[in-house]
Amino acid sequence: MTVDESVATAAASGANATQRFATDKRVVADTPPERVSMLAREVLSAVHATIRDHQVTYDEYNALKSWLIQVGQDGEWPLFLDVWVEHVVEEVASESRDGSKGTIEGPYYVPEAPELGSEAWLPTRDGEQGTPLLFEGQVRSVDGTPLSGATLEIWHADADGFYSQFAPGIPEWNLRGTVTADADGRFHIHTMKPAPYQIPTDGACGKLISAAGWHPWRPAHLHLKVGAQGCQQITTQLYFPGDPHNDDDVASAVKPELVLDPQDIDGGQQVTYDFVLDREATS
Ligand code: MBD
Ligand code: FE
Repeated sequence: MTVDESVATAAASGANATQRFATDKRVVADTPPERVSMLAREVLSAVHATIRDHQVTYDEYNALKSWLIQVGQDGEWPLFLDVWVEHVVEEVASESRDGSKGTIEGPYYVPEAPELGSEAWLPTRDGEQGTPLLFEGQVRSVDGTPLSGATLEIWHADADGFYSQFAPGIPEWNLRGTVTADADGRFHIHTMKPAPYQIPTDGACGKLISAAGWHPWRPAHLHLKVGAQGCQQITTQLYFPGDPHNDDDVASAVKPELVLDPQDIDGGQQVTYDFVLDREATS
């Protein structure tokens, strides 16, 4: 497959997301065969039941087969899974945590973004479009202790809804950074408000969306991973009030606790949001 590297196509961002997943994630599940067998049987049984209940035809079976092949060819398995499956994995994984709510990571995280201090300006282009946003707060543990030196990895789309390293023509670390909180766990991040995000519509995922009569939108969001020594890292996203897709996110990743309350200030907006982390589980 050839990919035009100058325009933001599904195939180009899909190929990048697939490549990143392959290089960044060291996947070891160590799932015993009995459990693999049980999980695979249950998933297959659900598929079989759907076919019987709805009298699925050979034409529909073959359409599914060619669509699944296209998901792979477009590199859209990360997109498909993170949009339609990850939110339930996150729900199960976070059930026993008491600290701040988290939500899905999505397909566009890149580790090791440039390290910035506790007062951080995320990398932007000259004339970066959008509303300037000052995002500040404190990281504490569940018992209320400020977490000195907590780290906040932050990444988000630009005012056109594109992510660096996944859409063409954007500097490598644009709107990505690793922020270290001060001795009091406080941070001050200067950035630009992201735009609502439309998942690529010209690939296999877009084909599903249009065939089903769904929409491709996610509300505007900031992505974060927040961690500190001795605490469980959380992966989260924060949203802006009034976004039409806060109640109707294609990725089902909005929670009421994750909607910010920004204020207008001179030249932009300011918002305060604190993070509370659970202590690491002791064995
Ligand atoms: C995104 O930006 C995103 O956050 C998710 C979850 C899926 C697709 C694009
Ligand atoms: Fe995103």
